[in-house]
Amino acid sequence: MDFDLVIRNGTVATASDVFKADVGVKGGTVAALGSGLAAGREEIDAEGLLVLPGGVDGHVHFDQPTGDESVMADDFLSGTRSAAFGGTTTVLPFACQQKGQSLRAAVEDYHRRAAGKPLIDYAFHLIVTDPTEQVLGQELPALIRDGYTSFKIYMTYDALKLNDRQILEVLDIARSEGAMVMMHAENADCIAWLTERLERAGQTAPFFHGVSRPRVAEREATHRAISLAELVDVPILIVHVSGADAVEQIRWAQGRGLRIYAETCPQYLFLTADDLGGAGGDAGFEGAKCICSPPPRDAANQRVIWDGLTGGTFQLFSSDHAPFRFDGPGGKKVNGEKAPFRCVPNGIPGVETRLPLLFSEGVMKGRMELTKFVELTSTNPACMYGLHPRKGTIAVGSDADIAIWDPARKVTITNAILHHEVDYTPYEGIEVTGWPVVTLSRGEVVCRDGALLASPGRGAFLPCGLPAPARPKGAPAPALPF
Ligand code: DUC
Ligand code: ZN
Ligand code: ZN
Ligand code: ZN
Repeated sequence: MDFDLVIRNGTVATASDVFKADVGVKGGTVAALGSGLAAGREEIDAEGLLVLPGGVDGHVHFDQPTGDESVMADDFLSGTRSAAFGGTTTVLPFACQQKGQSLRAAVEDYHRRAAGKPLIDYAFHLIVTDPTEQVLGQELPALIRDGYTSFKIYMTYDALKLNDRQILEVLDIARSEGAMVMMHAENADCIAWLTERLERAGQTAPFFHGVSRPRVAEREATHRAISLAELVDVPILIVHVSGADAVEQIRWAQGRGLRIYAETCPQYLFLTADDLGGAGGDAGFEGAKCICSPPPRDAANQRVIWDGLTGGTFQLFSSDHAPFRFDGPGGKKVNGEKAPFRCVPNGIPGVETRLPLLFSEGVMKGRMELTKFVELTSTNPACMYGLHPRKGTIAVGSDADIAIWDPARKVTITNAILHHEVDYTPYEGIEVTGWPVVTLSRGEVVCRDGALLASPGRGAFLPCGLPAPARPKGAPAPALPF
C-alpha cells in the first residue's frame, strides 16, 4: 500500500484506547494503523506527540443574525479557522429560524452565509422557533430526512422560546423522525420577573445578569424538559448545563433509565460569578465579557461539573462559541458602556480554547483519562449528531481528521495568539500545558506550527445520519445486520 501521508511514531488515542502506531492516510481517510507502514508521499514525525481524532465542536454560533443591533464577529471562515487552530476539525453551527420564516428558507440562508468560507467540515443544527403546522407537518420532517438531524429549542428568550404545548409537538416529530433535540433549559418567566425587579432597584451592572438567571430557574426548566421528554418518550440533550441543581435533575432522570443527555462548556469550569464583576456589582462593565446564559456559577458548582464530566453525567463538552466583540462593532457595548445587562449581547467566544483548557486542566492535571477527553470532545459529539464513525475517531475508513498535540508545550492564553475575530478572550492569562501543533482535515494539513495552510471553502457540508442516541426507549430494537 502506498500512502498519501504517514504520521509516524506518535501515540494514538481514541475514546477506548491509547497505543503507539503509525497512521497511514489515503484518499482523505485513514487507510492503515500499525507499525512499520510503507512510505507516504508526505510524512509527519509525531515522536513524543499525541495523535488524536480532531475535535468535534457540537455547539458553535457563526454569522448568526441576532435580530437586534448586535453582530457576531466570526463568520464561517474566521470561525472555522479559530476552530482548526484549536484542534477541532468538525463544527456544528446553528441555522436559526426567525419567527414567521420558513425553516427551509433559514437553512438556505445559512448555506449562503457559509458558501466559499469553511476551512473544515461542518453540519447544521436547526433552531426551531416557530413550529407552525407547515413546519411540523412538512418542513421539519423533510429537513431531518435531508440530513439536518438535530435541532435546538429554547425555553427562554422572547424571540426564540416555545411554550410547553409547542415543545410537546416538536418532541413528537423528533420521536417519529429520529432526530436529536437540544434544549436550552431556563425558566423565562422567572428571569423576566427577576430582571424587572433588578432594573427597578437600579441593579443593572453585568454582575446582575447572573442574579437574574439563578440556578433554580435552570433547575425548574431542566426538570420540566425532562418531564415533557418522558411524556413523549423521546431522548433529549440538555445543553450548556451550568451547575449542581441541573446536574441533580439530569442524574435523577438518568437513574430512572430515561435517555437524557447533557452538555457542558468551558465557561462552567473556568469562570465564576466573580468574572461578571464581583459580588458588589459595581466593578464596571468589564464583566460583560463573561455574560452568557446560563451564567457562570461558583467554585463549588465548578467541582460538580468536573465530577459530571469524569463520572458520566455529561456526554458532551462543547464551546458554545458565541462571538461578540467587547469594544468592536455590534459587540458587548453596542448599547453603550453603561447598558443594563438585559441589553448586552449574550454569549462568549471559546471555539479555539475549548480543547487546550480541558486537556490541560483535565488530562495533564490527572483529573481525566485521555480516552475520556477524546470521548467528550470528539467521539460522543460525532455519535450524538449522526456523524460517527466518519468523524470522531481514528479508525480504518474514518476521515483523516486528526489533531497532533504536543502534550508538553506550555502556552499562556492571550487574545493575541487566537484566530477568531473577537477582540478578547475570557481566558486571558491562563497558562495551559499541551497544545495542538498540526490539524489535518481529510488528510490535508489545515494548520501547522501556527501557519494556516488550507484555502477557504475546502470544508465540506456534512448531511448527518439519524443519531443512534436519539432512538426512543420504547422503540423496538433495530434488526441485527446478520
Ligand atoms: N444560548 C446559547 O446556546 N448560546 C448563546 C446564548 C444562549 O442563550
Ligand atoms: Zn442556549
Ligand atoms: Zn449556544
Ligand atoms: Zn457511534
